[in-house]
Amino acid sequence: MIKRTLKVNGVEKFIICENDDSLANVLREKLGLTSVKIGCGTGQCGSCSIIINGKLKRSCTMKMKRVADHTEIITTEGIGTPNKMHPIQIAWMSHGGAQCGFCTPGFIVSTYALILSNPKPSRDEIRDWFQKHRNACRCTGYKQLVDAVQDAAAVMRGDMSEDDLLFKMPEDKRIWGSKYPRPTAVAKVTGTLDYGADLGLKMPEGTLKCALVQAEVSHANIISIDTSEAEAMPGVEKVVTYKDIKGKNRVTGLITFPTNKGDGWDRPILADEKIFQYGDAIAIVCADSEKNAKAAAAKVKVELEQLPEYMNAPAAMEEDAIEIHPGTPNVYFEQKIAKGDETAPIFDKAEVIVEGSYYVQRQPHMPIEPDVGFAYLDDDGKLCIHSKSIGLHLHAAMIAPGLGVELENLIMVQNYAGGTFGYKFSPTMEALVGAACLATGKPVFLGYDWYQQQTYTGKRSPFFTDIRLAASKDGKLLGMETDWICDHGPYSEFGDLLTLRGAQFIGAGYKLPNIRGLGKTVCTNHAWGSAFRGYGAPETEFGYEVLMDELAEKLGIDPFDLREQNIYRESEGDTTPTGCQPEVYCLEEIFAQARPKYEEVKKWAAEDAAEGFKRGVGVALGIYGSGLDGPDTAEAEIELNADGSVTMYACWHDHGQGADMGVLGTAHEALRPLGLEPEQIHLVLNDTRYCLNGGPAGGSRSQVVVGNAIIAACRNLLDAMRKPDNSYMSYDEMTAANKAIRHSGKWSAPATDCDENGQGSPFACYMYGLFISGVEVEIATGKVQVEKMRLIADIGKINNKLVVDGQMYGGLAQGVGLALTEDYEDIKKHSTMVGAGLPYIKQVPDDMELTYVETERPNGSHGASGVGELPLTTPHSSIINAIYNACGARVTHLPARPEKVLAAMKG
Ligand code: MCN
Ligand code: FES
Ligand code: FES
Repeated sequence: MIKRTLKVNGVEKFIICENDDSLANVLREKLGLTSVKIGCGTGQCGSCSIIINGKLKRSCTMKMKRVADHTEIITTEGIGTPNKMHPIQIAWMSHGGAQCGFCTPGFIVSTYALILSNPKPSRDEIRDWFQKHRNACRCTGYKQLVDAVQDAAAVMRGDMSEDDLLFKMPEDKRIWGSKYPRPTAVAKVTGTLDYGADLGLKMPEGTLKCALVQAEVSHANIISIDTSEAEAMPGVEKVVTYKDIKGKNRVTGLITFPTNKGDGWDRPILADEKIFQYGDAIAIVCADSEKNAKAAAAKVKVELEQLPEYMNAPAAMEEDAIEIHPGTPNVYFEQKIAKGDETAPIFDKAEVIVEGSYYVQRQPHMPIEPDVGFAYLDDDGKLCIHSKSIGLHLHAAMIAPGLGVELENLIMVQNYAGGTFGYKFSPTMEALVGAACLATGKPVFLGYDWYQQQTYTGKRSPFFTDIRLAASKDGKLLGMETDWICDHGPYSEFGDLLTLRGAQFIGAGYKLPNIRGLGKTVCTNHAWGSAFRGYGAPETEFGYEVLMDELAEKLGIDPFDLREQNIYRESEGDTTPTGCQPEVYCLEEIFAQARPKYEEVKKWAAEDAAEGFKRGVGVALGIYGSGLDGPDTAEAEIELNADGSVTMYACWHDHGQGADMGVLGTAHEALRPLGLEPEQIHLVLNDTRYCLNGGPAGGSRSQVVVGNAIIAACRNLLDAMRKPDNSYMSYDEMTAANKAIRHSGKWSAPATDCDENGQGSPFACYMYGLFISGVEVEIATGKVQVEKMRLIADIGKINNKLVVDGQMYGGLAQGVGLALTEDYEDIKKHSTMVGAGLPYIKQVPDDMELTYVETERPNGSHGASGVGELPLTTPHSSIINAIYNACGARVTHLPARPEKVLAAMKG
């Protein structure tokens, strides 16, 4: 034990702690300064940044024994508060710098230190600073953060007024389409928003801390689990194993298609008979402290019989491979595509044929906040689970039978999430905390460290794709043949749906009258496949967008022109690969607006690069649906309050994208006849106790599907309030007239599921974008730097400009990572942010430009389609095409790490 006196945010504090406690934990747990976030916990992300004696430091790796007495510390709480914000915090809000907001306090402190030392930093100096201090953000793409720093510095120098940064309500009082800051922005920039780990510190006394016993092999039979030594360790309440679970001990994959050869009951909550992948949870130790829980977890003895590990689809498809789930073949689902005529005769006669094989890797989501959750029994005996779930009702249905709990006795709540990018479309720890709570009867808390986040949450499923294109000499596409294999890891949930995306999106955007192909879903022992932003789009659209370039080269046509020549056109009644007409024909306008951008980047690429470097330009078309397949449905409710304000109740789950703003902007627009201020619309979100089923926040569906349900609820309330003279009743008038003050709204997409040939009209709205990238390749090393990105997008009408810009920049940055560095293949090497290739600021171009074509969507909410996944459809393809344009290296298997580019260049 040591005692320290620290001066924290100007106030002296005495602290008694252990030598080895980290400063970050002491600030959080003993002083309640939870603006200090712990992301990586190993000095790689900067979310724990604080100022120590005037210097910027990361506090997660700093042990208390190294912190001298009378050290002066500044955290975000000491920079500004919600009632008195600092210009840096205001600038962060006005530029939409906080999406999930988990990295934000670290950036705010970092910026404060930067401006103290350099009152007028250039963009390059700002980028150098964040790079040097390892401030990582997974959401924003960084550009707006640099804008915010510059504005904040200007205000601090007196060159700009704080007022210039504040949102001004337009004269028509409309916030739809504006840059109104999201409702959670103030709390995010001041570090006062509580995420799961922060709430964990506020749980009632007696809350048990959990630690997992996890598999360290990828495939094995379990012979025995011995918990006796662990049970006897200090502070241990219980070691929970599968024997304590009252239900089926399975998370159901809610199998989507009857043709799936599995039954969906393949993921154990706690391993019973087999280990299916590295990290599988075998037992949960519940103890009085995390330290004791972890110490006891190390004492659980598991005897295993090692089985062959099939770490990719080709290995699991070998003839002698054993069934990973005995009784279900490793290739457990197939999806055909058959559009138009048979393709064999077309290829026999075609003037030009190009073909290629492509691989998109097991991309890790890498949110800065690791997975976290807790559970308790409420006063009615209901099991309440709080987590980062972005599909509360869906997850309740997936885990209830496994836990042995009736659905009506299960309440699910979403905590504010520090980014998920789709990994939380799958329940990760919900069933684990549920099982621990039921087994002990006590509140329980489980927080993963970043290693567990990386090694034991789902990943993007790798796709192996073969494509052939037939064309005429003048560049007209005639047909496509394609086969794709989806390596979905050991658990089947949503693997069939993901495989269907191959039928829906390989070739999307182009007039392709005749298509034949087959997709397969394969069970392997590598990380289980969970949704990842784009869910199938970056996987399936990568190959054909690269192949289009190969075709262009073969034909001697500019790649931009070849694409433009073949896009969907209304005049020709062109259809999507699933044989339906797109909801709007906007690609001609996108290409018209993109041409000058392309010419500009092409001109830049033609200019001389520095000695030893070559420049190139690449384009790619990206398309994705907004919605789940078929008649995707959502419900929401609204209530009129006594003071004339309203409360919206909705499950529009928030990854960090801006669900709060989505609900507010959509409802404010729908309620315009009432003339409400935005502050008069209160939000109760993402709690199954209060909110109807809005569906999961996947498939960029919420703005369209939940948005339309919100509009329907608002309309129903307005209809009830409307008087014959078209004015509206007050709350008192409504209650006096015995009229309902709470109204629900429901909306279902007018769409149909695809049939066995992959034909149908699965989405009511799509998102469209053309990506243009400019790269520089270092010839000696093969290292690629993306210098310029342009995205010309049509996502329908825009709800909130700050949110949408943020979605785009952030998605583009993830596209850079997908193209060049990110992977989760080597379980050890890729278990850290740096090891797995997370892009820091200098890897992402500062020169990114967005252009919007706002074609109103007939089935959109106020004309809006979705946006979230569009920017991660094909940015990587445009980068890969730009690399080829620069140096002739054609990379077909991602990521294009330097050695691969070098080899391709030599090849
Ligand atoms: N929006 C808008 N105007 C439009 C369309 C959307 O202003 N025309 C806004 C919406 O109000 C919402 C946001 O843009 O705040 C995204 O809307 P939408 O595309 O409908 O997607 P969802 O709200 O359903 O969000 C999910 C989507 C997905 S599937 C993933 S994965 C994802 C993403 O959004 N993960 C994210 N964006 C992310 N952003 C952050 N910061 N973190 C993640 O984990
Ligand atoms: Fe400290 Fe990541 S650097 S939490
Ligand atoms: Fe930076 Fe989410 S806002 S990590």
